[in-house]
This record gives sequence, C-alpha cells and structure tokens, in this order.
Amino acid sequence: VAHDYSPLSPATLPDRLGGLAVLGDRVGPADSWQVREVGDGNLNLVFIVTGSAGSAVVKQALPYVRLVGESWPLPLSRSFFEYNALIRQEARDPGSVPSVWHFDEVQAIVVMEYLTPHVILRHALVEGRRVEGLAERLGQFCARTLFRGSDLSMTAAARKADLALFAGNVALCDITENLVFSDPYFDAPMNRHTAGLDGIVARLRADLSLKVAAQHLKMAFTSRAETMLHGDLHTGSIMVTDTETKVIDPEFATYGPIGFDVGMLIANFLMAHLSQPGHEARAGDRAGQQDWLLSVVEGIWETFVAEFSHLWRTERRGILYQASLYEDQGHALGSEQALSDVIGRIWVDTVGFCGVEMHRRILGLAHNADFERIADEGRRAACEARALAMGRQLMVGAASMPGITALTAMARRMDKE
Ligand code: SR1
Ligand code: MG
Repeated sequence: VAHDYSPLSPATLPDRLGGLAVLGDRVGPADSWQVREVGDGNLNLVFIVTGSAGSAVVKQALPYVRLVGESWPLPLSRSFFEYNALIRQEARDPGSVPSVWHFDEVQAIVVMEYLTPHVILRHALVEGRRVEGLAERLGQFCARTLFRGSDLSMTAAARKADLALFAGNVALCDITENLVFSDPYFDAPMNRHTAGLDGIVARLRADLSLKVAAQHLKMAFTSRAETMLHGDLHTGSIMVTDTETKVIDPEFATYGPIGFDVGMLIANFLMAHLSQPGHEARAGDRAGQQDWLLSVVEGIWETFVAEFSHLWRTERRGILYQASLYEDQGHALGSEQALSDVIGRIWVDTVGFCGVEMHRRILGLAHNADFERIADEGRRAACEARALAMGRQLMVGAASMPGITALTAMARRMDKE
C-alpha cells in the first residue's frame, strides 16, 4: 500500500517501520526499539534506532530546510540523490561510507548502518582531537570516487545516464550556486557575519576581481560536469573514531569539477587551523594541533595525487586520454604528460574552490562550529579575518599557487598576522 509522505517522530517510528525486514534482522523486534532524533545538520531528520539485536540510522528528508523552517521548501528528492550517491561511493571506494540497508523514495528515508562510536569530525577537531590515517583515507576517497565517476573510467553510456540522473538534483545545486558562489559577495538577505568584520566585508564586496573569480568558479561548478561529486564534502560530512574515517551525507551529489570536492574539503581543514587561536582552552597544545591540521591538508592532496595517478595508470578505461592515442609517441610518455596536465588543472580548481568555501562559511548563511564556538566575538573576528584574507588570495591567485606546501605555508603566515 503506498502512503503519502509523512515525517517520522521517535514515537511513530516503531509503528511505521516495525515491519521492515531489514530492521527486524539488524535491530530486533520493534517492541525492543529505543529511538532518538539526533539530527544537528541543516536539512534533515536523523534517528538512531537501538534494539535487542543492534542499531541503525534512519535518515529522513523534510520538505523544507530544517535550519530555516517551512518558509524555505526543499524537495524530498534529495533523499533519492543521497541514496544513489551512497551506493556509487560504496562501489567506487568500498568501506568509505555507511552501508545502506533500505531506501523508501516516497517517505524520503534511507536506512543505514549506525556508525558508533564515531563522532562528526568537525566536533572532534574543535575539541583538539586527531585521527590516525585521516588524510590518507580522505585523499583516497576523493581520488577513487572522483576518478571512477568520470569519463576517465566509466563507459560513455553509464556516465551519461548518471549525468542525467544527478542533473535532477536541481534544488540542492541551487543552494550551492547561491550560498557558496554568490551570496557572500553582496548583501544577500540570509547572510550574517561577526560584528567587527564590517570593514573587511565591505572591502571584499567592493572587490571586482574577487567577484569575477567567484563567478568563474560558479561557471565551472554549473557547467564542467567532470564527475559525480559528493557535493558537500566538509568536516561535518565526515565521521571518525581515533582510527577510522567514514564519509556521510552526499545529498548534494551532482556532476561537477573534480576540484570542487577536494577544495571544499581542504578549506575546512584550513578553517580548523585558522580557528585554533580562538579556542583559549587548548592554548597548550595549539601549535601541535595546527601543525597536524596542515599535515592533513598536505596529506589529502598528496594522497589524492598518488591514488589518482595510480588509477590513471591502471584503470583508465573511459573515453578520455585513451592509451591508443599515444602509441606512436611512446605510450607511457604521452599518458604521463596528460596526467600531469590534468592534475595541474584539478589543482587550480581545488585552490579556487577552497577559497570560496572559506568565504561562504564566514559571510553567508551556513557558518561552521570551528569559528562559531569561539565565544569571544573579538577573537572570533580576528580568526575569521585571516581566513577571509586567505580565501581571497586563493580565489584570485589560484592559477599561480605553486603547490600544496606553498598553500600550507600561506596558512602558517596568515595565522601569524
Ligand atoms: C540551507 S543548507 C546550508 C548548507 O548546509 C549544507 O550542509 C550545505 O553545506 C549547505 O550549503
Ligand atoms: Mg549535510
């Protein structure tokens, strides 16, 4: 029997989902379930269901943006895109995402593995925690999902079918297009920023080179459908223990430039780094934590390049840069030259997207805990001002950023200003 969509609550969930075989098997009979709603993201309901046999997460989309309320409607179809992205990420990088156990398109529900004792990486970073193997895991995730979702790897028919499928994620792309690339650069209604930044914000909004750079990046995002992106790869979309890393929440998945995910990810580690001086409680270990955060930035990029290069050399079966093109001139040489060029292009995109993500988390609607948890507004503004300055340099100077160690050196310099 098909039912109309209706949001779950802890009280109704056992009745509504008690008949699902997979939950019976994984969690136990519904009369043993305890249900908590734990969603602290901007968009959805998230329930943890615990029973006599185990536990599960039930994630349900709401027909509006949770952060703002019913005045901002948002299609339930984001759940469909999240489900489709999760199963592709699992296939392209096994073990990188929670296992999906059930999907209900009408109710916009994804039932999946409850990751425990994992916590959201952003919270762990704000608390000064470190995670073993973090950079390597995230660099591999980016390389594997971004390479294997592209014309470098997929058959043309499969890639075009996926391009068409994810092109439907219009509403979530619209959020990114506005909130990331445009709103920060004018006095948009939902923007907010820390008191004390008014002068800097006014200068940024009068900066024509910066606005042009932001629109170049927006054009790349909207038109360069290179691969299936996670689409929202920040440290709030990653769950960790001390030794394990999983990526969650790909509801913003769409086809776009490879550098978008990598740049957004790196930006969030740079913001973690630049926010550290605001968190007085950990002054003792601050330098060590900041060094570690920048080593993660370097490790993500270096692992991404190493893994992407490995896949290029061993799995390049798509319609791009086919090996047969280079046979006359020495196969390996031509392929390596093309690889080096492609990585160079991804790098420039990565740097630019990194800069724009740093700006929107300080100037736009969706801020992050790294800065927001700095209670003292003066200290927060000082940290944010450094991130804004760095973001501008990255966006306007992306093409001349020599490499990842130059980028981390810039973060070190900024932190001392
Ligand atoms: C209205 S949604 C705001 C932000 O939250 C999501 O996590 C995305 O980052 C989006 O830009
Ligand atoms: Mg999210």
